[in-house]
Amino acid sequence: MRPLLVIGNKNYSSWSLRAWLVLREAAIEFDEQRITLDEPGTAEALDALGAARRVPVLKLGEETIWDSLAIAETVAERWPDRRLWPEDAQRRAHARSISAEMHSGFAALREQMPMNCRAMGRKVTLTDELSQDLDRVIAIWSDCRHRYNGDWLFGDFSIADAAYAPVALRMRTYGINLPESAAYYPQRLLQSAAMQEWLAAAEVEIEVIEHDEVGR
Ligand SMILES: N[C@@H](CCC(=O)N[C@@H](CS)C(=O)NCC(=O)O)C(=O)O
Repeated sequence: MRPLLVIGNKNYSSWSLRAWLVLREAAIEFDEQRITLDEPGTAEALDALGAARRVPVLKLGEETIWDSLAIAETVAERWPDRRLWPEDAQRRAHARSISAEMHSGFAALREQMPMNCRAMGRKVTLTDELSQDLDRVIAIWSDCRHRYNGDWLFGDFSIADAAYAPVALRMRTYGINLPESAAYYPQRLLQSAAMQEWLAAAEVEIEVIEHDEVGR
């Protein structure tokens, strides 16, 4: 059965990007359905998914899986040969820790630097909360580079990379200067064919969500 991934606008929906990237990097063939967010029909379309009124949602036959982390875990479990978590148990625990940290934290980063793939040259005020979030991301990326010396956070692509992909895009949009120890990461991510595909699709979307147009 061919999976169906329901996502939001590619330009703005960071949670959608996470689930989509997991499937793409795992080379799983899937269909895509896009629900445009923040429009008159959005609530009804999200309701019709029969889940948490949020995207992404993954449909596997009769099954509905929602929330990007649950989707990533389910894909990892159903396609074990794709090795979406590191094989080494300690590395895997570390990857899970930073993925969960991203999933439940970084409120200032989310609020003050919304993902806006096609926007460039935006500037935001670095509040204390935002600076703390950015410092923490830099520490995580630097630590992974130091410990595993790979281009992806844990050597090969893992779910942790999907968790941090939208953050790397935010660094680009808002022109955040990164130390060399962390700058490798957005560079690597942007080189991936999957990310190029996502960005090209975001570029041609016509919807504008004013709330997410920050820093002009
Ligand atoms: N924790 C959820 C968050 C999902 C979420 O907040 N998705 C946003 C889009 S990025 C959404 O569907 N918002 C509903 C709306 O804008 O009406 C996940 O990881 O999937």
